Amino acid sequence: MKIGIVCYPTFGGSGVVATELGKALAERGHQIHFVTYNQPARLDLFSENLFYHEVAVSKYPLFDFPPYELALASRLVDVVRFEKLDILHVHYAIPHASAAFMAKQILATYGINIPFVTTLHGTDITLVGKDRTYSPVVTFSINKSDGVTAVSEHLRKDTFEFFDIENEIRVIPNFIDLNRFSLKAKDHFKKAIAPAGEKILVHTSNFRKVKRTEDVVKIFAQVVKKIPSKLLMVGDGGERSVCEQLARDLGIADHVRFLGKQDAIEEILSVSDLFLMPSQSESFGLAALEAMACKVPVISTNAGGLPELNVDGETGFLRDVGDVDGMAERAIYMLEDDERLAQFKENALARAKVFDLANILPLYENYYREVIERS
Ligand code: GMT
Repeated sequence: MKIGIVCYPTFGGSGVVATELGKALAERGHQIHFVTYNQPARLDLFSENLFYHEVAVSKYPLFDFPPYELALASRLVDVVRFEKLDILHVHYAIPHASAAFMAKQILATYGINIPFVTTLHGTDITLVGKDRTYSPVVTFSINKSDGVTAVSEHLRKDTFEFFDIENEIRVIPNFIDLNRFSLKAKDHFKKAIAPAGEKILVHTSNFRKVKRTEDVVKIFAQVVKKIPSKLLMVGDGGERSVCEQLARDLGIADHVRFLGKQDAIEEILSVSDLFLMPSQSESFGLAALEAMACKVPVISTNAGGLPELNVDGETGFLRDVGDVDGMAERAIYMLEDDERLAQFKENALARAKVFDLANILPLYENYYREVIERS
């Protein structure tokens, strides 16, 4: 198939899923055309089946807000016509689904019928989408999509609850490439971070408020009192400086390392013993899946789709949002007994295998075929 993929080209979860999906589809022989405003962060390889079409937004003094959605729709019209695409797959509803709908309408005037699939990722529904500023357009464009997928059952349920949806929504969970995300021998790195054999806790995110990164620091402050340990904070965003200050205020700054944005995240996960994800809301929790694939168990909240990934008492533990004491207590329970921790690590990997790319990719391929056939 010739597939157009629209996404945010950043390190955010939806962009990562879209890019990894495109790369995997290209490897399976499909021709993949990314249409976005920058080269996607994870589009780091060359393949004869991968193409990148940049959306250039022209500036004009009148435009306080340059109309990206129009530029994207126009670029989609251009790419679909000249590359003769079979289907478009847009990730994150805003503004990608409405831009795809506009492109579809324009292409119809050229006698071209292009179906489009919208994948809902989370905040496009749970935070931004249900805001009245956008909700009529989000509702309309979900209903006008030729296919709609959500990354968890919980997100599917939320979408029906928050919007007036007449369309079917198929759940296709996120996936992991176990060739990339697996335990790597990084003993020298482990020694550098934890020279006295301390346990290593890790958090990776975009440091937005929804991630409750302050809770990560607060949980660790309790853990380090009982277990010799270090905390690695990976990623960057608005809350990073707040967390740095909090670590100083709590007197634990010497045990916390802020590593900023990192490409080789699997190497950091490979030296880690426990992943912390105390999010306010999380439609799936891709970062937790990446950790589990590297044999790192997870302490998370039970928000959103997290219970569909992290199994309480098996791959880690889940507690209510804001239950810092509960999460710290469970973290200590796991870290204080090496045999117990080893079992949790095995279970985390076994669970991650359920979401192996090889299992999930055919679900998307079959869905594309189904949508093309009925459109
Ligand atoms: O919150 C993020 O990390 C970014 C956001 C995005 O859309 O880029 O992530 C959402 O999509 C990811 C991939 O499907 C999910 O794993 C995350 O759970 C989801 N984030 C939220 O729901 C807060």
